[in-house]
Amino acid sequence: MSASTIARQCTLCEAHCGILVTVEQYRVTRIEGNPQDVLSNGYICPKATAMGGLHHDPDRLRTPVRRVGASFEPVGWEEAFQEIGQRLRKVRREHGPSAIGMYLGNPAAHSSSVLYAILLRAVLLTRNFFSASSIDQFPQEFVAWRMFGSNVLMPVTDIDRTDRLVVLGANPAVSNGSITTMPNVKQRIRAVRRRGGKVVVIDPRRTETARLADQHVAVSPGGDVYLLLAMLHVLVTEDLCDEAAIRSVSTGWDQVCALVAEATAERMAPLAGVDAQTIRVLAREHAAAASAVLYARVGVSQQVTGTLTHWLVNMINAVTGNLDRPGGQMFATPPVDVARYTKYLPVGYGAWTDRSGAYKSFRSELPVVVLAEEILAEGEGQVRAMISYAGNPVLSTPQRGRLSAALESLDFYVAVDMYITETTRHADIILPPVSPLEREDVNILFPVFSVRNNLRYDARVFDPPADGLEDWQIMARLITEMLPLPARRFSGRVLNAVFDRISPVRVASWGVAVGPYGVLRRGRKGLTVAKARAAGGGIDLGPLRPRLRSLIGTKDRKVRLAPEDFVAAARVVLDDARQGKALTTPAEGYDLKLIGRRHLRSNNSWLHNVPAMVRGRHRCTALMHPVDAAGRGLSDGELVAVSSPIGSIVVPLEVSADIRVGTVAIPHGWGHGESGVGWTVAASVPGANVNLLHDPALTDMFSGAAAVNSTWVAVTRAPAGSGGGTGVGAVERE
Ligand SMILES: Nc1nc2c(c(=O)[nH]1)N[C@H]1C(S)=C(S)[C@@H](COP(=O)(O)OP(=O)(O)OC[C@H]3O[C@@H](n4cnc5c(=O)[nH]c(N)nc54)[C@H](O)[C@@H]3O)O[C@H]1N2
Ligand SMILES: Nc1nc2c(c(=O)[nH]1)N[C@H]1C(S)=C(S)[C@@H](COP(=O)(O)OP(=O)(O)OC[C@H]3O[C@@H](n4cnc5c(=O)[nH]c(N)nc54)[C@H](O)[C@@H]3O)O[C@H]1N2
Ligand code: SF4
Ligand SMILES: [Mo]
Repeated sequence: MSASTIARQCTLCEAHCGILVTVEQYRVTRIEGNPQDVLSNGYICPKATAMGGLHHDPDRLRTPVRRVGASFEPVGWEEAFQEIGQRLRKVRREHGPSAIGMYLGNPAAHSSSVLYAILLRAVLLTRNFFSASSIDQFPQEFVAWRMFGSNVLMPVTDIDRTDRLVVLGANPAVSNGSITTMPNVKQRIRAVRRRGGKVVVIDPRRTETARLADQHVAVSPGGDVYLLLAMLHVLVTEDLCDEAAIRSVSTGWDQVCALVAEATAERMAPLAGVDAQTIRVLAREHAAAASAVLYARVGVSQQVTGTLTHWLVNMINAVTGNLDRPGGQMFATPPVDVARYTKYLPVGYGAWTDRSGAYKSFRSELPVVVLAEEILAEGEGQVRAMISYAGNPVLSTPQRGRLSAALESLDFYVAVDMYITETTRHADIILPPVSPLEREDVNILFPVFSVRNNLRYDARVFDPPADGLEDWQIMARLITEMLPLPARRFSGRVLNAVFDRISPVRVASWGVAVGPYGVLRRGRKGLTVAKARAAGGGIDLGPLRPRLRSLIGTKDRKVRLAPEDFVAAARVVLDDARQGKALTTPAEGYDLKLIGRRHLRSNNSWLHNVPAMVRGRHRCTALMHPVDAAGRGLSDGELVAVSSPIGSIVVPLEVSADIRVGTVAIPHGWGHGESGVGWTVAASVPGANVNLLHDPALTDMFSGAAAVNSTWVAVTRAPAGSGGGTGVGAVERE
């Protein structure tokens, strides 16, 4: 058989770079960037080749499996669905709809199957819905909802046109951008500087992104809220904002001015860990630039002040005139104009709470930090069955190490995943979708957050196996099983036949047809999925255009600069600071701040089974400044115990001046050493689970998102013989 090359996308991270996949004899022999792709223009990162590695991975499940004792055995799809239906319906009948919990993981958002998962969630009518969003962008959505009237209106950083890019709490040179889809960020950052602009990175670590910047400001972890309040103070007191312009498009300016009246750069400097003059210059330069944008992501979301910080980020962009204008924060005009209609959907904040009453629902879900507790705590409303889809919360969320036991205690657990992971190993049945290379798709979510408007089509590389199901088909079958159908066997069959006709690509085609570029508006010249498909690299629909007025969901169509509870909370933060009270107080003996970090060849918890992704130096290390290491008598490469008040892990120490004194950084997504996990390569380099250190009770004060970057730890030499689990091992298999 001769070689063939197919254009599609790498769906591993939000960049969704265009790739060319060459196949010979049913094997992927080459993956390279697609130069015709309208968004990534030929760029790929080293992870792209993992698309082939995943497809051919012998550990990837090809058929549904059922747990028998400590192991799993293959089971047919029909049998599996019937058992799942019966057992889930039984739980619902006996304990009510909320006794079935559901967890949606990150990769769910990387295919249109997520639409069907949302439908399943609606059919379940459960209050116990959780997702990775509550350890990720919840604060940003919360802010978007309060400032712009819709949680979907998280602004996009117009990196390609800005004169000044200030990055805080993000490392896009590694992550390739998130909630701002911008493949090949490095090139885009270099371009800012090439056209005479300035790039600043505010981060406790001198990151890969910081190396590309003109300036690196090593803020103290969690210090951003003070830094931004002080920047606002400078903007107000030095009269650097166009007040009339602000008042014409927003409300709350007076409250903002009152709030920051006392937040001088001198007062805030020690709290931010940044000197006053630097803060003043940051403010002045942001105001003076022809266009400027603050871009913030998970580093500041995963803080107790996640919402407050993202609010101040949007605020500073807005009051310096950089909201909804080229080079600032903008909103895309995607081919399926999701944001236009979401303002009519309720976000359901506080519609219900977790059983302790501590956390309000937001976006009709509960924060994931209560997941283990909602399963384990007995009584009315207890979760007794779970559906997980594309998630690994045992590794990716803080649960005091109790989630494994919690999942094990369930009456029934069904996982939709292609691996037996630290999480899914507790399932009664695992339903694996076909590999990403076996599905076609038109992603309608990421164009909402892309730096250029576009429509791209994702082609199948391989035909799926005859009995293979895609995630959306699995979701559809689960929906059918959970609907209260009068004559289940008959109506179930009819429904399945109906669902078979509404594939994601079809839904996208309809969405595009009625969208801003579609045939309904533009006639024959209109955009269609077929045209995007024929184009090979998708269709570029131009740069972002100002449009907030048509999208905004506030009643008066003005931006709410000063939601009352945000202002009140910020005032408490400032009052506390005046009294010398920090945001989080360390328990006795915990003297270092722990933050996260990502690696270019890693993707949360699930690429560690592809040999090419874990080759080389072990990466699950604690990064520490030489001063801190010397102070503890520790040296590079030795094993250290990192402990918080709730847990302890052992990892190798990596000493580097790239991290701020008083801070350590450990990546998440490791800890593959548990027994029964089906990841043989990952198990040979297990690393340790950093989420065992994070206290689930530490959350963003508004959205309930896990505040993992607000953790205090102690680091000591590891007791002799405690290396198990660090997995500084070698990778044998190719
Ligand atoms: N301490 C700490 N914890 C963190 C973070 C941090 O910075 N620090 N980051 C957080 C963030 S931002 C996120 S998004 C979460 C991620 O948290 P999760 O989404 O819970 O975890 P992932 O590691 O992404 O696991 C994805 C799972 O989906 C499976 N999978 C992959 N593709 C598919 C598919 O197409 N279909 C199906 N059905 N399954 C698939 C994989 O096999 C894997 O088991 O982690 C969070 N956890
Ligand atoms: N290679 C790779 N790419 C990925 C992923 C991956 O795991 N690997 N995950 C994907 C996912 S799910 C997501 S959500 C995105 C996330 O994308 P990013 O938001 O870019 O995530 P990180 O790389 O974790 O960057 C967070 C940065 O915040 C810094 N930080 C920590 N605490 C603070 C603080 O208090 N203040 C400030 N100013 N900075 C702080 C950290 O040092 C770190 O550099 O990446 C996506 N892309
Ligand atoms: S940046 Fe890398 S992992 Fe992300 S989509 Fe592009 S090639 Fe894939
Ligand atoms: Mo994420």
